[in-house]
Amino acid sequence: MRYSSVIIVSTVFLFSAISVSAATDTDKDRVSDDDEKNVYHTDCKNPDTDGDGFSDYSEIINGYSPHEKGKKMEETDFDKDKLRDKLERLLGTNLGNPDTDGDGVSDGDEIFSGNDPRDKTEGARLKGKRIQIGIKEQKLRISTGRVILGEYLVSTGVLAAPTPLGSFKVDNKTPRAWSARWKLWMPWWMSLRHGSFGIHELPEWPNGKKEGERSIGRRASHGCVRLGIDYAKSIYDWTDLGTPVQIQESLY
Ligand SMILES: [Ca+2]
Ligand SMILES: [Ca+2]
Ligand SMILES: [Ca+2]
Ligand SMILES: [Ca+2]
Repeated sequence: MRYSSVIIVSTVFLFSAISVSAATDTDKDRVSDDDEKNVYHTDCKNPDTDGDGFSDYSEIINGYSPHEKGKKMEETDFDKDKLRDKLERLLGTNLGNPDTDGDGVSDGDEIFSGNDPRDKTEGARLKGKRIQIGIKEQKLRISTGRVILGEYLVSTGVLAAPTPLGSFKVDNKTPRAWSARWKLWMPWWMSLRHGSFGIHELPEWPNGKKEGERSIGRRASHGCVRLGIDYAKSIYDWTDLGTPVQIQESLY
């Protein structure tokens, strides 16, 4: 997945992990030694780990990275596992260990292929997945529980053939489906309402030419939801049979 094409956003931020109780706090910055070592990977003997003039505590409670000057935790990836620090806190993974469950696959690769980075059981999938599509925004959003993992531009149906609104489930998946009606291939096909429409990569003519490449972010299809080629496969891999899909006028 090319992360430049992905808008990472998140909902609520959890402050509860900071213990200001009687726990040992060597540098007296209100973040316990335990949390500094195990949760935030900051220096428990220096109240201002990155030396930017703001204490670790004030940075953390205001959503800033205690490791990088002037950066928010939604922008930083301390352990370089492609999962940003804020998402690690929301998902309960370790922001200082690129492979929280120790199964040899990084947290970022697990999350964005739909696996659970906290469960090393072979093939354990992420739970509480949800896809939402906003017609107004021309975006598809993937979430687990209340945590938004990413938003991607799509093309939905033109006004004369609009994408149906409502609640659906992915009822079939195939890497490459053929549309007998339109005589073209639909790579990374995820069927909705038993194939009456679906979500797929930009369609492809038998000569290999892609259809509608310049229309991503605008209505262009006959009812399906088209995904850009940079991220269609990863959304396909992330999605399970039965994943709920909500198609709504607006995401907000
Ligand atoms: Ca401390
Ligand atoms: Ca600081
Ligand atoms: Ca990370
Ligand atoms: Ca792992």
